[in-house]
Amino acid sequence: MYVKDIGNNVVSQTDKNLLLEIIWTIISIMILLCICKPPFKALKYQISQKRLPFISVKVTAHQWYWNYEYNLIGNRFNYNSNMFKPQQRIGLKKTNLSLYPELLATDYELVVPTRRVVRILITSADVIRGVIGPSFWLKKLNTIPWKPTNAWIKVITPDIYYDQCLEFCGRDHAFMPIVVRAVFKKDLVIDWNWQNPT
Ligand SMILES: [Cu+2]
Repeated sequence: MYVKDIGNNVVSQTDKNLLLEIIWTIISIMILLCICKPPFKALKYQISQKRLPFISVKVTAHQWYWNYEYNLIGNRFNYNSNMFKPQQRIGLKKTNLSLYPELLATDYELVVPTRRVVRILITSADVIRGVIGPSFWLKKLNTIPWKPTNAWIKVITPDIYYDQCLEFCGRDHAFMPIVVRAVFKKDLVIDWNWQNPT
């Protein structure tokens, strides 16, 4: 809003107007709070896990594949997860391209139960890598050689979830996807037996 001053000068009423300054500072703070709410909610959810995990899995990054180690009562096993080549598709019975996409699908996946807290200890055998799990509200995790980083996930929907290495770790950095297969609890043993080829 403008009023005419003596001598036809246009005087701005928005300049040095204390009330307006206060109003638009408060509006900016409210917009910022609205933007901050979802990530803070996710962060709180991520760090507030107090329940005992159903299982713990140690995830170790190697150049350039992942190793998943399960330590269950009376059953300790681990297996590697490599991105498979097109010619391995039929042998692995993973011919469905939409379910097992090119350059993302691996021969064996990290198998976790749905609706259960799964503790993930993630580390590296050589160099630093980064992993992020947006499907599980997981913030970026760095894999530090020989120093496990603790995180947890709780997957609700049975599905196959794809993710990739986030830190450049060498020649085949682009070819070491991390794949999580979430299955119903009753199917776990069947899937583990199938995943563990030895
Ligand atoms: Cu990498």
